[in-house]
Amino acid sequence: MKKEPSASLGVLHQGEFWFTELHAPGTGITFRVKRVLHWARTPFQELALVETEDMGRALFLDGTVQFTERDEFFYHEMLVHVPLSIHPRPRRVLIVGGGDGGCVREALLHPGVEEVTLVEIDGEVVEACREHIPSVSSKLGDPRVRVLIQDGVRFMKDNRGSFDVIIVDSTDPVGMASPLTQAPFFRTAMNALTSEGLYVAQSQGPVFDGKEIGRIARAARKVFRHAAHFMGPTPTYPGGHWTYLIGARGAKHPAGLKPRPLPRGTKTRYYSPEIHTAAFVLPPFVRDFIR
Ligand code: AG3
Repeated sequence: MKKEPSASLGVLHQGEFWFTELHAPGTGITFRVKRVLHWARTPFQELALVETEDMGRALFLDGTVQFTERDEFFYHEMLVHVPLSIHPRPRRVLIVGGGDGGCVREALLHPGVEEVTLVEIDGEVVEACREHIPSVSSKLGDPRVRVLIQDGVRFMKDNRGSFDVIIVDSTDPVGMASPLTQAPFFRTAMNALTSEGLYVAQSQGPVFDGKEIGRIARAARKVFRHAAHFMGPTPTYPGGHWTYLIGARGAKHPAGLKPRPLPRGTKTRYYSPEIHTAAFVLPPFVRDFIR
């Protein structure tokens, strides 16, 4: 199991506030915070939405970066466009977590998507992001979107065989998010998928959490018919590189499939069909972790 989150640090220096997320006991990433837009201890976590000097607005949960406006596109585009571009006909999409709305925004770019259900446990994340970060949350009000504030596990158990794609956009697997990377959760998710359904989830960075990626891969292989990892950069997450787990309920292995291009004129900033294919090529040290 991953250890409890390392402490995060705040420092006042010559009248400026600097905030650090520690990635390891002696290494971290630091932001100059110009303004705190929303701070709360919710029933689930400590929530901080801040304005940074260089990275735009940023969401921190329990002291860990969830996204910054400047680099969120790497993560949200990869997490969403990879599964939605290879599912043969994604109509109903479920997003578990991701109350900021970044995944919802990307999912709606796929013309066949009829309904996106966002199930977020912490309603305050949704409210704070809707108020302060419209660049990420703006599509939460779209008529195709349903936002439910409840426990994702409960919801999936009540909705078997219902979703073409399930996207788990969770925090690091510590505390309340820890079960989300284990076999029983994968089984619940698989049962909520349609027969050709795809499951995708963020699965941590290989620089600091390689062992964790290995554990997640082994749990997923016990449950899904096929499971694979793909990778992409995430400048403000620990180590700067990130992995994503994809699991398939159906017979087709997701790693070999050719992505369907997004409609002409759709603008993505990191994702492209070429990036999609390349993302499944894992460097040797990452392959070693998931073997
Ligand atoms: N959720 C995954 C964040 C993981 C980052 N980990 C860290 N900073 N230690 C992101 C939510 C964005 N919708």
